[in-house]
Amino acid sequence: MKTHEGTLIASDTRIAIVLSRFNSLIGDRLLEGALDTLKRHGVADDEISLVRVPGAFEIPLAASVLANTGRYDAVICLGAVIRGATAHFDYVAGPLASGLASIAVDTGVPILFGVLTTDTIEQALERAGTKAGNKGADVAAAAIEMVNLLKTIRV
Ligand code: INI
Repeated sequence: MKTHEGTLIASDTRIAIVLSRFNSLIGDRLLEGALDTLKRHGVADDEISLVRVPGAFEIPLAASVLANTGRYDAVICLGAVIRGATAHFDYVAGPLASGLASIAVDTGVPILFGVLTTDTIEQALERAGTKAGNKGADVAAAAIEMVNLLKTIRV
């Protein structure tokens, strides 16, 4: 049996990050976590492009355009959709998750879902660099793993 797994060592890995400005207190912490992890795993600063969008609803369009350029090995999507703060929650979170999954499958480019969907701002803060880790850091490592995995299974 041959098992394929992606390493966490980046080499010549070009990453686009799409960051929602909405709930930027959380988003900025997720971005810090993602950048720190990318750099510590070998992604150079000039291999990272940051694209800011107004809210999570706009993330799929930007991710789709970026994935279709062919210039990026992975697109990391970051933001926070908080249920308690809005009646919009289901309209924003649902299309976001399905939209991102479709872009990945349609383009063959890993799209990382680093958008927190929580009931409260406290839960989001816990996942943005306090007691429950940093989702931005987690998805950055997952991006590198997926880029390397695809190299090994695309032959
Ligand atoms: N966008 C978010 O990223 N998070 C939210 O919690 C949120 N809420 O609460 O509504 C939100 N709304 C804005 C939305 O993403 C769009 O930017 C807006 O509707 C314009 O299309």
